[in-house]
Amino acid sequence: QNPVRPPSGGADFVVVANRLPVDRDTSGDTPQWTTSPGGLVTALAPVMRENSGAWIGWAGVPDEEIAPFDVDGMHLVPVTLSAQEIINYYEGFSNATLWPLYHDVIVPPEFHRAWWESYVHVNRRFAQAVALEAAAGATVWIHDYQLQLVPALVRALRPDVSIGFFNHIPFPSVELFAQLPWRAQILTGLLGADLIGFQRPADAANFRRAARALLSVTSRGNRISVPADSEAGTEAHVAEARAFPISVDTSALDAQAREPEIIARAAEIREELGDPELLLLGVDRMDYTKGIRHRLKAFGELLADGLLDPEKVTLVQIATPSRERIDQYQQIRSDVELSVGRINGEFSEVGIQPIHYFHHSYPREEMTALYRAADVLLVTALRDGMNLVAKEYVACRPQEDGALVLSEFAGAADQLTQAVLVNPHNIDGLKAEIVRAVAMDPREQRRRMRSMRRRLFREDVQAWSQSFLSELEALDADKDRTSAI
Ligand code: ADQ
Repeated sequence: QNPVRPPSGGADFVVVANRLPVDRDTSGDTPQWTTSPGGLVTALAPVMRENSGAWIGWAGVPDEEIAPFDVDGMHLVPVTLSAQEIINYYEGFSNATLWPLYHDVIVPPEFHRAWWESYVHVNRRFAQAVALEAAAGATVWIHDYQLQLVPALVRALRPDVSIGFFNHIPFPSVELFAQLPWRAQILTGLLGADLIGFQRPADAANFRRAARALLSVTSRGNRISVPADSEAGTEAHVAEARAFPISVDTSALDAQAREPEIIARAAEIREELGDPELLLLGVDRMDYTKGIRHRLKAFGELLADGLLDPEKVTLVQIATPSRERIDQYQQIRSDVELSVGRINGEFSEVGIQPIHYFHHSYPREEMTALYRAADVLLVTALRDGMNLVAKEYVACRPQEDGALVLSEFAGAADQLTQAVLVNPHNIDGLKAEIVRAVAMDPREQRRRMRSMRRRLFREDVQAWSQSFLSELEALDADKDRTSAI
């Protein structure tokens, strides 16, 4: 590809993600854009508000060319996707090939050449959009597994810009990654970045190992020597791959959890649930990686064993609708609903219902009230890049009470070491740790919660983006010195 000349009046800071951080609301007379929930948006919205930049992504509406527009001080540049590309690039290659492969093959990944071709096509379109939007010498920050080819494509089109990539999901061991028929292309695509960020040090190590093993590149410490590629049109450079654990806007969540309306709503939620002595909470996208089935199994057995009393304990399970056209997601939903129905059928009495299950999205205030209302949060992911829900719960506990049961397979376990850590595959162990969290001495709860909160106030989402972007800047300044390692 031939390099593209920088546009005049382009953006100095460009975020690139599969989705723009908005949804189109067509309920009123004139359609409007509203900011949408989700892990990536929650993490990046505060960053975008502080840096005036452009955000390139799909607007969530198929087959429609939409002109760039501004929302909440963010300049949004839509990339068009056809209905067929949503099937092949998004639901197919991104969510039925890469997602399961990168989450330890919890369900079998599917490999289809037509999906891959669509992925290449769409990644090229995103790279073109970046090339036309970024000012000379701009900083471009590309996000997540849907866009892994974009770094090298942008490098070829715009050698003047500084390129960061952040992978929000795990990076698998090379033994699993090696299954991917297009493994070399994906690694080459990522290595087009100057800085490649991962959630955990183990993910970064897996990536560096895969690059060495499958591309025969050399690395020293976090740095990888990337040779020139005449076919792609890129020069030799050094790429750095290391961990930048993402976080939440701790002080904003803490402040919201202290608002009188939120406190009143939290009390109301408990009352509406029949004033249980103990309220357990689960909040997840409806996804097979989140371990909802394991959690329900453990909860149901604890009721059956008489270790939890349905007259005293209630579980609220919120599962946001997600990727509903993919078979595996229809399967997990029916499994969860069957399990909830069985447990409730067995243990309910008039006026007593052990599980309250909700399959919808909630506004942020309601989520905060739920976190504030819950005595114990259950995060039992089988594999999760980070898990922001765990961090949000801790941030929403200004009274420093409550207990967090957290899977060691979630990235958050690296920072929230004072949580009750569990292996969700071990149902007996999970049951024992839930009982421990429920029965934990309030002083012990407070000691743990205070220590986790202290850490989250230091390591918040602002600190995350600042550390990523300042490292990228430092690498850029260092470029000439480090063209070889
Ligand atoms: P997700 O897999 O979506 O994110 P998570 O990190 O838990 O997982 O983020 C979910 C977000 O959606 C949270 O902010 C949560 O509050 C919100 N949410 C969940 N259910 C909701 C509901 N019913 N209503 C409203 N909001 C809801 C991916 C990776 C994670 C990684 C993030 C960020 O899979 O591992 O932590 O990106 O990098």
